[in-house]
Amino acid sequence: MKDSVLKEIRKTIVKMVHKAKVSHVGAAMSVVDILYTLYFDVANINKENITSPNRDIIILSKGHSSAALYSVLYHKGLISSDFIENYSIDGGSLPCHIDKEKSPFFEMSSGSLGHGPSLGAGFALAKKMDKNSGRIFVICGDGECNEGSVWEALMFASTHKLDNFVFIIDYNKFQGFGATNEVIEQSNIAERVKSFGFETFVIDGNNTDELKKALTDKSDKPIAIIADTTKGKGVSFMENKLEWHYKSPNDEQLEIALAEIEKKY
Ligand SMILES: Cc1ncc(C[n+]2csc(CCOP(=O)(O)OP(=O)(O)O)c2C)c(N)n1
Repeated sequence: MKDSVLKEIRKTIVKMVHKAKVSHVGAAMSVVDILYTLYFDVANINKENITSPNRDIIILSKGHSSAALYSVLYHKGLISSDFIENYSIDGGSLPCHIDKEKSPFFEMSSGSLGHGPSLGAGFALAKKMDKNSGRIFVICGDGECNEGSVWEALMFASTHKLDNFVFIIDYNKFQGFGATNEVIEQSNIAERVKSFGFETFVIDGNNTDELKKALTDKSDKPIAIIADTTKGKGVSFMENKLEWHYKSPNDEQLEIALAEIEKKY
């Protein structure tokens, strides 16, 4: 059941970016397992509780991987197929980056990198002040961690002992124009996050069992998960290939990708 849903989620992403001829398929494929585990297995978010102040909140700060969020929400039954059909096409209803006005399930408009952790830490503090339950999960890219605002938010979260704040790094080791560690060294990111006062886990971020274990852990400190992922995960010619940050599959590549996903998952 899990594998078949993940298969369909990945196929939908590839079809969306092919139809719209847009970028960021590699970023979407690396973060899929994180989003799937959160929405299907961990977070308390559904149609019935969406207006409740006690629900969980998931922020996809790396908003350029919106296709993954839309595909997961669609396969979970939380947004309609209209959102998938109209993804990033002229005259369509969904932009390539996330616009929170389009659905109550989009928690934050994102795409300008570096803002999710600050907003998430603010939400987490507000929940505490209002004595509301629920956790805040914020997903950033490793390149996004080059932004100073990410680290300001982490300092804020540990200062305020935000044990309801979970910071997840989609550590796929690439960004837009190069390998992350060649642009700005991030290989010691787990140590650094830990030194900022976080309970820190390093896991295989494309393994849903490891993700579930880390995402359900409780601590009296804020939690950080360095999710070691593969950019382009699931399609061999996209995996660990920088060019798939920006490229979109042509008709032939779409067929190969769909066949591979069908076989692999
Ligand atoms: C503030 C800001 N600067 C630059 C960009 C352009 N940009 C879009 S995606 C990207 C790379 C992000 O890399 P990473 O955070 O590692 O995410 P990945 O694509 O690898 O998942 C950049 C620089 C942006 N969206 N926002």
